[in-house]
Amino acid sequence: MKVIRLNQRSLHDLPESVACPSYDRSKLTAGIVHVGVGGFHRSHEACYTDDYLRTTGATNWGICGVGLRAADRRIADVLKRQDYLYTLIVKHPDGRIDNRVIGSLVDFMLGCDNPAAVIDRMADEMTKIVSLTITEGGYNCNPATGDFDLDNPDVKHDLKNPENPTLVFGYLTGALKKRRAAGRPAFTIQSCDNIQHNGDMTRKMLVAFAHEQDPELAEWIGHEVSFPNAMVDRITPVTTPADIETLENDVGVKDEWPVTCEPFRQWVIEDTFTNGRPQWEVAGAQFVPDVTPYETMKIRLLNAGHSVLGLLGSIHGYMTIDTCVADPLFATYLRRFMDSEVTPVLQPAEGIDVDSYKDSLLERFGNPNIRDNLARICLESSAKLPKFLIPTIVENLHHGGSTEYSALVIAAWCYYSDKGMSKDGRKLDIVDKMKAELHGAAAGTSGDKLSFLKLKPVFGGLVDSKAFTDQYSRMVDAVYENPNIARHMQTLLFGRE
Ligand code: CS2
Repeated sequence: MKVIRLNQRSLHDLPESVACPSYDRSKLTAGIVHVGVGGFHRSHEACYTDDYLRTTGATNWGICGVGLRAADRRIADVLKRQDYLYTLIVKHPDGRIDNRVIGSLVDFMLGCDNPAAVIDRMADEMTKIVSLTITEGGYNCNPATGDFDLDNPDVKHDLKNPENPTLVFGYLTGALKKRRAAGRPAFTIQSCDNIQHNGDMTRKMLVAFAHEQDPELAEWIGHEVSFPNAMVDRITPVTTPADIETLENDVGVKDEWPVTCEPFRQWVIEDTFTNGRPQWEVAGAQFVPDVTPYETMKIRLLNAGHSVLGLLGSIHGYMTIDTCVADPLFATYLRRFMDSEVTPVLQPAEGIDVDSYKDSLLERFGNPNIRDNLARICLESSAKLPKFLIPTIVENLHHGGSTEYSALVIAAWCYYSDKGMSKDGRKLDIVDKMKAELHGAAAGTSGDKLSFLKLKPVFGGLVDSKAFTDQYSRMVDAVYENPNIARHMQTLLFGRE
């Protein structure tokens, strides 16, 4: 088979089965600057934008990608070599695969190489929106207090070196300062991370940072910048070497870094953009006055559901989400967790049928072609669980609701962080900014059963609830005595054997 290397010149030579941008990319300007061009941005916002550009032929809403760290150099180089084009490989549950080339990215800049250039780009009149996928941990929020963490050494560095920041807040503040000085309208800042009220959170963190640098500017940001809250969704596993090979060998496209994803996607956004926006609704995005019910449902069912399977499944020895839900015990446990612990604390919302949403999650998780690795799910759990799961536990404790299915998950996480292995002794990596703290606290379990739970930046005041600590202690005893996690799941579901 003839193999074609993906770039702008080769677009016309690609096989017909590969859907290519139908619009003239040379006319596109970047109205959006996006920080954090990982797989999720490329399967979600960039894909919605590509659909919008295909449908409308608009020319002012291309995307300029930005990576802030040296670790982003690889994606910068690959995208540059490919004229910012890449293949989105959409894998259906029945084995069907749709390959499409996404054309909405038109540039990429590396902040660590030239921070001033990125700040200038954000400050440019052309930039109307700065969107972010900086992960749950990237917001620099201290979960114990809910405030911006001013003790973070990177924050201290950035406050001292406004021209040479490392974190996104320094970039945004620098750019907004320039816009204000030039009398330009502010851009909208659009968070695309899995955080409840992600826009409000971004506003709070940015204003706190800016306040340290320039209180008047902080006030201007508070008034002039809008931060739409949004729920984002599309399961996007890590690209594997096999994905790259299959695209080359079976389709004839050589793409150094394609992205794979499920067919489902959802984007629900509060329409508070102050400097214009693409009509993403033509691509299926929903604009609503209040995103709260959608985001709570998604984060607490989908993301927490992933963590439930990720932690329990890893100890059991499973590798992927679909193998977990193919096991009736894990599927039943997940459903029970959703029904007994999450659903009772969700607010009912018009037009949303929570039962069918839960059914659809089980189907999506079961897509055998996605093979979403539990390792991806478990990484950075210390930033994820305080957003995905702990609020559910806290609310249930408040109402006297069930927490035992969650407690077993936390006990499994403690075991994982302590031993770093599955029940059969297979090594489990801990990839987490708080790895040392997690491991240290978990390793203290033999002397103090509640040691792990005392990690306040993760669990807040959970350790002060006797109802929870009683349950959790029992689970920790059980898991440490016998790490055969399936047995404990079974006991919770069906009672003692
Ligand atoms: C996952 C998410 O990171 C995680 O733990 O739950 O990446 C999830 O796949 C996406 O939010 C799906 O929209």
